[in-house]
Amino acid sequence: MSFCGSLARIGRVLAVLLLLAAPAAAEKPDVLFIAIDDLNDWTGCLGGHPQASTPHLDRLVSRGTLFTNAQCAAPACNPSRAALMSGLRPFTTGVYLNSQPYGEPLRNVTTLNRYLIRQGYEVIGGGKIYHGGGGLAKENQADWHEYFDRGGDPHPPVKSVSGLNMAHFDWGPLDAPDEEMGDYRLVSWASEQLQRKHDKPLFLAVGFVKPHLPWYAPRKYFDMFPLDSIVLPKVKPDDLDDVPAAGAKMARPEGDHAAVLAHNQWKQAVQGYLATIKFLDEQIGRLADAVDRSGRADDLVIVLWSDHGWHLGEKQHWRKFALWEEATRAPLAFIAPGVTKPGSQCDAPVDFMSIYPTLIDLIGLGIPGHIEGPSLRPLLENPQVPWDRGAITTHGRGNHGVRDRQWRYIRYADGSEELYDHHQDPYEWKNLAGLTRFDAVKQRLAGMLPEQEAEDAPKGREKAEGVKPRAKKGKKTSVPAGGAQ
Ligand SMILES: [Ca+2]
Ligand SMILES: [Ca+2]
Repeated sequence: MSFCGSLARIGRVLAVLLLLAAPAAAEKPDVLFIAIDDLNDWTGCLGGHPQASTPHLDRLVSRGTLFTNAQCAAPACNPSRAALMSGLRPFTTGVYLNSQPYGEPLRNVTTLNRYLIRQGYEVIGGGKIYHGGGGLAKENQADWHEYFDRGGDPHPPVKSVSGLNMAHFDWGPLDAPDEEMGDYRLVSWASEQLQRKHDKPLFLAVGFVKPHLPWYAPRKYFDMFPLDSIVLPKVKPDDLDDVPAAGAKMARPEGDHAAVLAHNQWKQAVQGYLATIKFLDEQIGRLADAVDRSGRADDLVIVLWSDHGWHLGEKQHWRKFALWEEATRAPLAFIAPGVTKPGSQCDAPVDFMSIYPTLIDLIGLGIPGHIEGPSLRPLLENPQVPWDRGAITTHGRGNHGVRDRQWRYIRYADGSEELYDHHQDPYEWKNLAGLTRFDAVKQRLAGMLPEQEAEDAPKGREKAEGVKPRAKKGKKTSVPAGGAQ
């Protein structure tokens, strides 16, 4: 036998020995990681709006445990996602805002992707998981074995359907079939991944971009919510009168809200959000069907989350970027066969720093030491188990909200405060922070806030949230078309 032949044989033997010595990665459950962009509590299961219709999402989360008081770590795409994917809070990394790229601050952090890759998972994703670059910024290309660019969405023939002329702050029906939507292609790709055999345990991340602005969806979804039937959110006209200046600045009533009123577009906007959510729900239904067809459902761990909430005129505010319930509360559900019980709901206050450790706990791996949130496994096993933690949201350095079962406490960088009693005031209309009889409550909640906060991470060249240029359809690339979503 030649020298080369011997080497090849030794190589084969070594490969077999290595295989035998490898941890039993193949026994680890597959994971379906479902991210949604900008979906607040306007779902059937969370009941945030009487007309919200999400039967597919409701049915999917009813296979496991839905958290009804889940709060984002930051009410903006980039910091929320950077925090929940890294296990480190905004005030630890300095990534507080959309304008602060996460690449450098997380360079040496064992993110969820990196940890699973090291543990022998096949880590693949599509759509929007991290912020920017269509979900795959150049900073984290090595963190995926494969990434699917869902491409862009169709645009109506006119630049601004609403007449507001405020870039992607717009809504209206599309004369296009579902198949032309990026999230439709995303589900088609994910379905193929679920049907395909994988040699390693699978981590499949599916990042829906809708219901992010613009609220353009096929016309049939708009027709389901006739304009004259639209119910506006419950608001108190003088709600901002007892909000400190720092909070009113976040609300910015002279901006979006004034424009919506001036163009008489409030109902149209609500219709647009409801229609876009309905389109999203159809895609979630297609994904759930693909799970069932794959034969994997019995040992597939599923987590579903949206990166933060959304205001549609409450406190004269639109979008996220604030510390009130509408901006911070979002869907979160885990489905873990053998752990969660179908139809469970948990009303304990939790935040998204728990997504990473809970997932790792559920698939039977050790939780990395740097992770800042607790695993929610005890609550998945028993939703009534005592839980005295608060859920913390940070928006910009020094501004925080804390939520427990009863209260929301907000403290801004200048020391001004808000306090709301959700038992009496679910819409957060009456700020109680000035009443001395609540000092002890405020003190207890303030005690959960950080004493040290990281300096701001460097700003990048983030554009204002804009319409993503229309990319080629359904193309698999390592570098997808750019555009800040
Ligand atoms: Ca978002
Ligand atoms: Ca108020």
